[in-house]
Amino acid sequence: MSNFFGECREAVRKGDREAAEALARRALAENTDPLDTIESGYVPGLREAGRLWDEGELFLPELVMAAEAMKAAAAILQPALSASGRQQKTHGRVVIGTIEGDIHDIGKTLVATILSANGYETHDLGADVPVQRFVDEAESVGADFICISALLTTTMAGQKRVIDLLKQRSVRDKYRVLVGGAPCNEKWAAQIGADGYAGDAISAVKLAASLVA
Ligand code: B1M
Repeated sequence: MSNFFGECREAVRKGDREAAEALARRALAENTDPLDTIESGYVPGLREAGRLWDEGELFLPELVMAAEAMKAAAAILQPALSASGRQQKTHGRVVIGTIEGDIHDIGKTLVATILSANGYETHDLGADVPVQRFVDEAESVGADFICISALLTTTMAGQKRVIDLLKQRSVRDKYRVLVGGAPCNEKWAAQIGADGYAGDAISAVKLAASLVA
């Protein structure tokens, strides 16, 4: 299995979309767990590409190709991922998006898919979402949770602005606000008055469940 995940990792690291897609189809054919394939195969490949880019060994277009390969493979696995959870009952309504100024959407989409697969009605607003839209959408769909992703140190302050706007409109107590993304942590969540931080998709489901309980 580790060899299969190694191939997934390499395909994404090299930005080889065709190979990444072929491996995703193989995972489906061989009943390999779709979340394991993403988390243990493709994600480490993308992180490796990010590290190489950071060290000046890859150019930005090559990093974009790695991200595109990862997204294409994840799209093939998405139906299996959605079917992998227990969908008997809705545990709550979630509005999720990546904060304004930030176009990183791969992790956010994974979190949205896993929440949805685990019985949360998920409204995915996409990436580069204005602060006000999180609040308007939460009000409009009657959300229980607002999940805000931020991957840049320059955009994470937007998560606080969502909370500030909720307070300004006197609706803060209606929602559980959860934050996530590479630069965030529990300390940051506490500092900005969020209800919690999740480091990955499974932790987001566990956190949401603990808050529902
Ligand atoms: Co960008 N990028 N990037 N990038 N990129 C990072 C984030 C960076 C850390 C790379 C680096 O320097 N090593 C760095 C940020 C540095 C910083 O702020 N301190 C960076 C930078 C600088 C930039 C640009 C500014 C580069 C430039 O143009 N000069 C630019 C910014 C553009 C913008 O947003 N305005 C940029 C662009 C890009 C690409 C377009 C090339 C591409 C994004 C493609 C896309 O998403 N459609 C990209 C990528 C791929 C990365 C890295 C390599 C990988 C991100 C990723 O998708 N990881 C990243 C390096 C890294 O993270 N190590 C990097 C896989 C994904 C599954 O994990 O997103 O962490 P992640 O999501 C996880 C958890 O964080 C958590 O669960 C997910 C699943 O496990 N989670 C949540 C995420 N959101 C959550 C929300 C929740 C809960 C959990 O709600 C409750």
